Amino acid sequence: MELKNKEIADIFNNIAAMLGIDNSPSSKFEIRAYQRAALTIEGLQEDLGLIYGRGGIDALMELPGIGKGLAQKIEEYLKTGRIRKYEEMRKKYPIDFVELSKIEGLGAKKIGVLYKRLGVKDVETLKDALEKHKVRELAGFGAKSEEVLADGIKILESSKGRLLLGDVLPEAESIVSKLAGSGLAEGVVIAGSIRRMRETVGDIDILALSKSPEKVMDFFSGMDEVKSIISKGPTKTTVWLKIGTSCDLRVIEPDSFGAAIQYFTGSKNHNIGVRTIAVKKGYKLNEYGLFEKSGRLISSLNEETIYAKLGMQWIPPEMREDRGEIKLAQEHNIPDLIQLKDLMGDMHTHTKETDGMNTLEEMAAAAGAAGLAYFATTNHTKSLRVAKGMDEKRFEEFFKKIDSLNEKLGGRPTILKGAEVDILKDGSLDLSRAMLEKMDCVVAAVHSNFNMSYDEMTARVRKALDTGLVSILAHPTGRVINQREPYKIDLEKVAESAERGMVALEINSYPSRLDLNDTNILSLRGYNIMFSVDSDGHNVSHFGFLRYGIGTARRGWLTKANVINTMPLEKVRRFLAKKK
Ligand code: DGT
Ligand code: CA
Ligand code: CA
Repeated sequence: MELKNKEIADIFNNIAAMLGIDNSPSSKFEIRAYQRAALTIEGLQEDLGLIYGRGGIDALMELPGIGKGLAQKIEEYLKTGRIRKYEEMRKKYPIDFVELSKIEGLGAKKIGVLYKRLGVKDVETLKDALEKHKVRELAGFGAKSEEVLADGIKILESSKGRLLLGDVLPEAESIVSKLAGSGLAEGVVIAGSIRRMRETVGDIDILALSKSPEKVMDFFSGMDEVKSIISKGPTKTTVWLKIGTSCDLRVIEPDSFGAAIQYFTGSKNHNIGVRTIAVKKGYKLNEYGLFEKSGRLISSLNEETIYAKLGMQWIPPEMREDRGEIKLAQEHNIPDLIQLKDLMGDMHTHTKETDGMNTLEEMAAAAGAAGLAYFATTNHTKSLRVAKGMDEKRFEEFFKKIDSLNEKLGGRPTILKGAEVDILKDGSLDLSRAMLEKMDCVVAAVHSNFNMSYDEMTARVRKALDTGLVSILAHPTGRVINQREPYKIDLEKVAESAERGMVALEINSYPSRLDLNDTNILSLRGYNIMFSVDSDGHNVSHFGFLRYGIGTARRGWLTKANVINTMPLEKVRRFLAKKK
């Protein structure tokens, strides 16, 4: 949804919620009017600003459920960035809608009820009400919703300050290229958690070499991206960025580059492990180099020699989490990790026919430009109404389109026919067996009824995999980073079914999903299963997400041989065909 549309829809929902607190009989009609208008706006494909620009108030009034009064409020917001009625009501009801709405399971309406009945106005007062078990007594809430809300608060609090890798890495890269392009610094590199491809990032760490550190720091702190300067010095400067995180720039001596990048890449626990080995050998390791006790320098120029002098193989940054990689490096058994260039295809993408933004033709061109030899188009199925899910008939028609486009493209790239079929509550699949059997690639996923017990959810997913119709289980835990906990599911049991039925488990590359994540993957090392690194792309730029999935796969120690979409087309077809 367009940003402005979302803001206005939120405001309308909030106004409706506050009118509900008053509960005068006359407000009933008004409440419904605001809610309906919000619903209309949420479903709009087009930006309200554009509609207004084209035809003014009249064009707004043509939208379903938007009368003159509401159209005027939209106009007011577009012109002034505020709605007076909303601000007046906010004075009467000081509710922190923005913060409370971030909690999973809380919409405007429920927030209104919580305020009216319990005086909840922000996260603190909600926590208090939950601890006193007052929430479960309200109509429309129960003991279960107390649990859900408490979990939601935990996620909200633990995510504070950590942004998604997918939001931060592009920003860090742009800063690096500007620094390098300034002519004031050389060897500008990203360190810290970003270099390790952690799914969320606390702050950006950049290292640079420079002969004029003061000038670099002036340039850095004056960049457009910077909101304010936290501290400034010639060797280290920290700024707060507009995107909502801080960035450390360290200028280091050329002689100690290897030691510095090793030190500032971390992780802290990995560094502690490596330093312990140095100490055992009678050495000293810090950000300036590896030294003998006497102080004589052994190595500092590059990471490879530092690890080598310690009797270790170089360790890929994604593995540096103190999860056994140090021992592997000592035994010279570091796996040859999968790389982005190994990916030949993408098994999970969407088009305009459901909730994607681009046409099949556009997606095909983008897949080709991303260097992929093939991709599966996997639109949603009928039960997922919010995404305009397709029934058998629509798939039939869509597949004709694929045939003719494939003919035209001549395999550059090849489009595979697929679906992201819903795993319904009872574990059955949301399309007929006959239809699914016609497809090249069936991706199955849970999109509803997340709140099942551990056993129920596990049985539900296993039942779907055991049909023999599924090629890939998409985003197997359902978590959304900083928003939704994984559903309760026994991944080991799921892996048993996947192993037996040759179903690949997905590593979904969408920055807010990254599902399976690194720890999930590592926990399944004992199973003979394959993975699929997919973009879940909803527009042409989303093929660019694949690098985050690859980062996650590398953090899970996977090689090319573990991932189905590194196979050439004919081989992957054989893998997919085996389940029929
Ligand atoms: P983040 O920013 O929370 O996503 O995670 P990192 O790993 O980027 O952590 P950060 O920015 O605090 O520090 C960057 C690296 O610098 C870290 O991975 C290891 C190194 N480092 C920082 N402080 C210490 C420390 O007190 N001891 C050790 N051994 N290393 C440190
Ligand atoms: Ca950091
Ligand atoms: Ca830092």
